[in-house]
Amino acid sequence: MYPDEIIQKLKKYEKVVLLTGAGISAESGISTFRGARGQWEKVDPMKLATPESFAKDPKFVWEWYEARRRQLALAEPNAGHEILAWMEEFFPQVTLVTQNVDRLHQKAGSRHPIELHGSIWMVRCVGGCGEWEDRHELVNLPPKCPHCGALLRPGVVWFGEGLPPEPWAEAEKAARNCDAFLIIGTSALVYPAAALPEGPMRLGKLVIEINPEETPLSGQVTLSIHAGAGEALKSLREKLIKNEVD
Ligand code: BV8
Ligand code: ZN
Repeated sequence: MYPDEIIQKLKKYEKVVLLTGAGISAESGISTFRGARGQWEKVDPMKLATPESFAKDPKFVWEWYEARRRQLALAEPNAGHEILAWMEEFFPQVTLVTQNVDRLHQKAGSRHPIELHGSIWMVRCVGGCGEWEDRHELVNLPPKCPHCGALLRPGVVWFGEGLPPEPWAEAEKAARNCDAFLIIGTSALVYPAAALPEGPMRLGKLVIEINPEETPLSGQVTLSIHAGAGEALKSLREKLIKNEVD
């Protein structure tokens, strides 16, 4: 799966960036957006995950989010999440950037995942009282702010909304300075997150993609591994540790 010379190089690197998408949570039973059981097939997320649809029908949008929250409440991190957390012990500096809103990376022990698209566990007052984590089952939808009575919205980034400036700047900085960039479980269709690997690829850094399917990045990366994250990351960890012993 991994040519030896790539392992030899990777082992010596200090700064590794990991970019994950919905595919890293697939093996935790969370349907991806565009996959076979993609949530986006049932509803059109391009329509639902937007400020316009929330303004038009906040209850319906919240029914979709609360259904996903309930599915996530039962989900556990999988081997892929765990091995990405382990990498923070193996490499001197790991920056995990995720497009996911499920916080399974935190549950697996990743110390500081950069959440480009926010989190489904965060709720935000549209009246400006701020945002906070609320993992309870939200029964009266759409939920109202306990402080001012205004609507609460999911603390995620919708289509047409800008990414949170600090996380985005942190992710860009890490991508600019990395020695290696791993892309795991993303269809690389959603921007600007999908543009993150462009810098490292242009600079000729080691860029590895792990995805059972082809993506627009597959032809441009150093190594494209067509396998699921669990299997591919288990094999990568074995190779990294094995050489450690030799
Ligand atoms: C913005 C949160 C401007 C909500 C999400 C060019 C430049 C800038 C913007 C655009 C642009 N072109 C188009 C745009 C607009 C838009 C966009 O990118 N549209 C695309 C679809 C064409 N972008 C935006 O609107 C962004 N905002 O740029 O605004 C702006 C700037 C300043 C000021 C104001 C405005 C905002 C984008 C964020 C949208 N929010 N999520 C929610 O979750 O409900 S995006 C959503 O898609 C999720 O976050 C998800 O993470 C993300 C990407 O999807 P993936 O993670 O890749 O998941 P997917 O299902 O697609 O793929 C899964 C992959 O896993 C597959 O490849 C599959 O093969 C693989 N897989 C399956 N099983 C496994 C596996 N891999 C490994 N192992 C397995 N077992
Ligand atoms: Zn409020």
